[in-house]
This record gives sequence, structure tokens and C-alpha cells, in this order.
Amino acid sequence: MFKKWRSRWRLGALLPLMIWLMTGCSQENLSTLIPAGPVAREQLWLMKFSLGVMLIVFVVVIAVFFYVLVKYRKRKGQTGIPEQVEGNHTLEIIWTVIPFIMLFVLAIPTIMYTFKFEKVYSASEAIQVKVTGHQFWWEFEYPQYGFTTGQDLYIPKGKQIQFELTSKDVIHSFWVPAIGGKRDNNPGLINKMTLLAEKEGVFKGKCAELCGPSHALMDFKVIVLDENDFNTWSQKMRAKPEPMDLSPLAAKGKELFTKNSCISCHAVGGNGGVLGPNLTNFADREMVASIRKNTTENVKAWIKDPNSIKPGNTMFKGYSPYPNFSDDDLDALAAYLESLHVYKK
Ligand code: HEC
Ligand SMILES: [Cu+2]
Repeated sequence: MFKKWRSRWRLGALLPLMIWLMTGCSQENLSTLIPAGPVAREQLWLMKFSLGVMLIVFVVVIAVFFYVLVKYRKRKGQTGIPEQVEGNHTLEIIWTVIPFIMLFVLAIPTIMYTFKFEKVYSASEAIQVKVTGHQFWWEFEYPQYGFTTGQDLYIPKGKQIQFELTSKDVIHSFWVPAIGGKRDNNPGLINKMTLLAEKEGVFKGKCAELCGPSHALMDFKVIVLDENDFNTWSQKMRAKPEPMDLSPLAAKGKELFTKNSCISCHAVGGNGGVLGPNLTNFADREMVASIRKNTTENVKAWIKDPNSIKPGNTMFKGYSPYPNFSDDDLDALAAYLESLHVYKK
């Protein structure tokens, strides 16, 4: 008996650990429970409402269960089986009608909000952003402004953003928990979604559709600026800046960047390919490839062996053998990339 209780207590001790782990997921910038925009807030309301309805059902069912358990327990001196009842019209009608009503109560707000979230804004009402998912990075094109960014989505606070979601390869899903979501990026199809951010700050986004070996590493950032800052940033991006006054090391890096066909996949300013993220504002990013802190060491490690950081990613895909960069080359490439500032200094 004692042993049994001891093992139960031990299990009980796991509870605080579980709570700690689960609340670890409620970081402010990655939580549906701390909304930073109307869509996320209304979705949170729906979650709470459904949970409330389900809680009522749960409490009533459990109460009836215990009531029956106690009332119809076997009493002392009782022999034989109790009276058997078959069919009861009143009861059957009650337990059919109540769930029916419950489903209506759940369905009405859910359908109303679903249609509300489907509203599509015209180009004059909203900022348009085309979001393309790639294994395993995000491309954000701003057709009204004429530029593209990778990994980091910049938007102004308080403005409606109209997204067009698609994919270059497999199905991905665009999700910014604190602002709203989520919706699939399907190859060959365009899905629309509208969001608005009310708070300035940096919010985390995730791919929410299993899309390959590095699916869990397919993060992005949503950077919400006040409107003036956004205008400054977008004007700078629109000018497609190339870095000026490079240090000798960075200038060597630029040369290597062109020579090693980095530029055939990555655009900087007005030049370059589109198979990899646009690097015009790479030095403004908090992360390298969305998952490592943007430090010189990590940039070098990424260029040297991207597959060890993000398995299955497509950098240098089809290039065989993989270029073997010396430490000096890596220093130069990193110095060049770290000079690609647009916004932060
Ligand atoms: C075949 C196309 C291709 C070539 C060539 C290529 N890259 Fe990439 N690169 C990519 C792709 C695709 C990614 C995104 C990987 C991911 O996050 O899944 C990437 C990511 C990066 C990143 C991280 C970008 C970010 O937004 O965080 C850097 C830095 C980078 N590449 C530098 C280079 C350098 C330097 C070279 C040349 C030595 C190079 N790349 C050559 C395709 C390429
Ligand atoms: Cu994905």
C-alpha cells in the first residue's frame, strides 16, 4: 500500500514539470494566448468560448455520473439485479436535443468569425504581401513597393495587410500565433489571408505544415514598426541599396560572393537570383537562416556547411562538390554579409 502511494507521489511530482514546460510555450511573441491584433484576439475569444461550452458539458456529465454512482450504489442486504429499464422517450429526446443545441451554440460564432476573417481587402485598402514558402525559408514580396525580403516580414502597426500565400515546392503553412493565422501555402494555388498588428515589436512566425526534414526550423520574424518607421524602411528598400564604403575585407567578400555564384541564388540590392533569400538587408536580421543568432561565427558556420544546421535545405543544391572555403574566405564573405544594412545601423 505504502509503495503504491509513493510511486503516485513521484508521478505527481511530474506535474509542476509539465506545467513549467507547457507555460514555456507562452512566450509573448509566439503565443495565441497573448494576442497582438484583432484576428488573434477574436480567435482567442472563439477558443475561450468553445472551451467554456465544453467545460459546462464536462461539469454536468461528471456531476450526473457521480450522482448516479452514489444514488444507485449497491446497498447492504440488496440481492439480485435491480429493475431493468428499456427505452425512455423523454430521456432519449433530451439527450438528442441538448447536443444539437450545443452544436448550434458552437457553430454560430465559429461560422460568423470564419466569414469575417475571409474578407479580402483591395490594393487601395491594404498593403499587399505575397508570401512564398520554400523548403525551408520564407519569401515576402511587396508588389506595391517593388521589393522582396527573405525571412523577415516588415509591416506597419495598425495597417491592414492582405497576404497572398503560395509555395514553390511542397505545402507549407503561414502562422504568426500572436497576430493570427494560420493558412496553407499550396504550390500552384493562391490562398488569401488578412492580418493586422496592433503592437510594435518582433513576433515569431512558424511553418505549421510538416514540409520536410527541416520543417521545425522553418521560422520567420514579423517586425511591426510604427508607420513612419515603416515608410522610412520601405523607401530605403525600394532604392535597392548596395553597400557603400566596404572595408577591404568586405570588398574581398563581395568579390567571392560574385565569383562563387552566391549571387545566382541570392539578390543583393538590384542584382542577383531568387533561388535563395534576398540578402539586401541581411545584417538587419536577428537570425541566420531563421534559427541561429546572426553572429559572424554563425554566418561562417552556415556558409561552410548549411546542411549541418538545416538538414535538407537547398543552398548549393546541385553544386558538386560543395565549395571548400578557407577560413579567410569565410571571414571575407561574413564581413561582406554583415555590411548589408538597410535599417539598423
Ligand atoms: C543554389 C542556390 C544557392 C547558392 C549558390 C547559395 N545559396 Fe545561400 N541560401 C540558399 C537558400 C535556398 C537559402 C535558405 C536556406 C534555408 O533557410 O532553408 C540560403 C541561405 C543563405 C543565408 C542565410 C540567409 C538568411 O536570410 O538568413 C546566407 C547568409 C547565405 N545563404 C549565404 C550564401 C553565400 C555566401 C553563398 C555563396 C558562397 C551562397 N549562399 C550560395 C541558396 C543558395
Ligand atoms: Cu514549411
